[in-house]
Amino acid sequence: MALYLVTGGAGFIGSHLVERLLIRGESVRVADNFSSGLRSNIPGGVEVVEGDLAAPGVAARAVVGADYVLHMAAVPSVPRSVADPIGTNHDNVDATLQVLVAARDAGVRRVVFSGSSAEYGDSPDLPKREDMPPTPVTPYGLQKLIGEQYCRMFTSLYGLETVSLRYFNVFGPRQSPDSPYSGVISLFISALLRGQSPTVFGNGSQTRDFVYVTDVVNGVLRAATTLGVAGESINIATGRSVSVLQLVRALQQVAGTIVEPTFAPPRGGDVLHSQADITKARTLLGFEPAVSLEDGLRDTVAWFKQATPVGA
Ligand code: UD2
Repeated sequence: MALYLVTGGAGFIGSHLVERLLIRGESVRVADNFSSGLRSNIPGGVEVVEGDLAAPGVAARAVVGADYVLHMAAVPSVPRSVADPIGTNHDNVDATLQVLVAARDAGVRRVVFSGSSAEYGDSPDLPKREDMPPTPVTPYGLQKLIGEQYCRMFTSLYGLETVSLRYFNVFGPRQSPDSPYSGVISLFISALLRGQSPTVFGNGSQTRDFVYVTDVVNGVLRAATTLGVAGESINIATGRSVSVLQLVRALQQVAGTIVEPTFAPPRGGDVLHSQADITKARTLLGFEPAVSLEDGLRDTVAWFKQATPVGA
């Protein structure tokens, strides 16, 4: 039995990781500042270190005795980084550096870093392969690239094992629709279930590679323990993409509604198309996405229905 520190363990992806680790019988500690994560997402009995990981001493406290650090804590929003580059740099870069230093000093076996497809920027080449030159076009993309480069440097310079995963568009239960910066699927489901019109930015032809959260959890856990992958950056996605309009249609079907979308001007910093090549994840990690978009949307809509009281 190993001790896993899940930073951001009260958040969307982090809480799914905590749940799976507990089912596997591992020991789990969560570090979270509860800026967006919810205490109710953390199962009872799990040790929690509360605080800002970028503040001196917090990361050191959190990593004590940990075998693996799954660094999920972040402000994972492209538009929010455009609106607040300094605040998001604090949470996405300063906190990551503190976690890496603490993990190095504590003799952690491996750190898994949460990178992003936003690191690729808006180059027209598709699908995105890890060996393509990253050209981020937003503070968020750059912050994730810096975190990833710090990870690789800590591996070569200090011998701390790190693996960076570039998540594409993750969705599933517990993704919060409560902020204008929330993920598109959570916003669309929340609108449709209230009988409100979802807002499509631009003409809806932009495409994304939507990956279900339990598949991401599989990728993270494989990245934590697979031998011989330290220092690597690996896409975690499905390798397929759909347009935002196709997504609206699929959700209308699943939710059983005919509410039509409203169109608004394109969002600043948005990339047009995003789709991953997942050959590297398959080859190095044995990763294979198991949940189709339709099944994932069905489960996510079902979760939103039970989480949202009728009439709310
Ligand atoms: C997602 C991730 C981000 C990063 C990035 C990598 C989320 C919340 N963010 O950013 O962390 O990994 O992928 O590329 O998952 N849209 C609408 N209407 C809405 C909201 C969004 O049309 O109400 C569009 C938006 O213009 C974009 C697409 O949907 O074209 C996806 O937007 P998003 O905010 O869900 O995710 P993205 O790709 O900016």
